[in-house]
Amino acid sequence: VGGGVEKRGALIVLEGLDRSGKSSQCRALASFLRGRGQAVEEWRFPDRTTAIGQMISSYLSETSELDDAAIHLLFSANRWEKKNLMESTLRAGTSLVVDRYSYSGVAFSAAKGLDFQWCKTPEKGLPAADLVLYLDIQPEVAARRGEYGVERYEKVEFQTRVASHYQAMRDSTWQIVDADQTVDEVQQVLREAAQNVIDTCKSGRELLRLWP
Ligand code: NYM
Ligand code: MG
Repeated sequence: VGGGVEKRGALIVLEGLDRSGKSSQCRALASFLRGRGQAVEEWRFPDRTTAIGQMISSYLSETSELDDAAIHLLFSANRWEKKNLMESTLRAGTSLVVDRYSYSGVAFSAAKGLDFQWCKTPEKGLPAADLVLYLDIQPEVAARRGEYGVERYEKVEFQTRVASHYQAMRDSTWQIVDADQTVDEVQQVLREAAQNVIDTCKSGRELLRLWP
């Protein structure tokens, strides 16, 4: 390992359409890794526990209305308010398994018609994920899963546009995982990929920033 390349925890992000299985998979993945003795925290965005997060939550449950650009910037601010803690946690050697990140921010806002590049701008400078696990599912298949349609955005037509914007952000850190398999099959793929990137970061890998 060369000088200056830090040994640290890995930033692992799960992304995908609503009802693609991210939350259950995140929980299972984090507890598996902890069971293996890894230092791992499970995070999610939006983080609804902060003041900004509560504004986002009431917007999502359709109890409040906000301009598309304003809510976009609130989602981004909700990540910025956690940036220092995210970085110090990674540098202390703890890996983060994160349910949604900047990619959701861009994909969902661009699906409303906001300019794709404009949507990326406020994310610039946040820590870049070491691994993005994209749970790939057809919007029609996701729609048949429980509780779909409860929150804003949970409509097949909208989710189809979200998927196309996600596609435009794929890079070498992304791994596409077929989410139309059993929970255990999906989990198996995630475990292997996560363990690999944790090992890489543990032996030293520079923490990059969005957008690499
Ligand atoms: N969402 C999530 C956004 O529109 N922008 C963002 O930056 C993030 C992180 O919020 N439909 C959307 C995607 C989801 C919704 O997320 C709530 P979840 O994972 O269901 O709590
Ligand atoms: Mg949801």
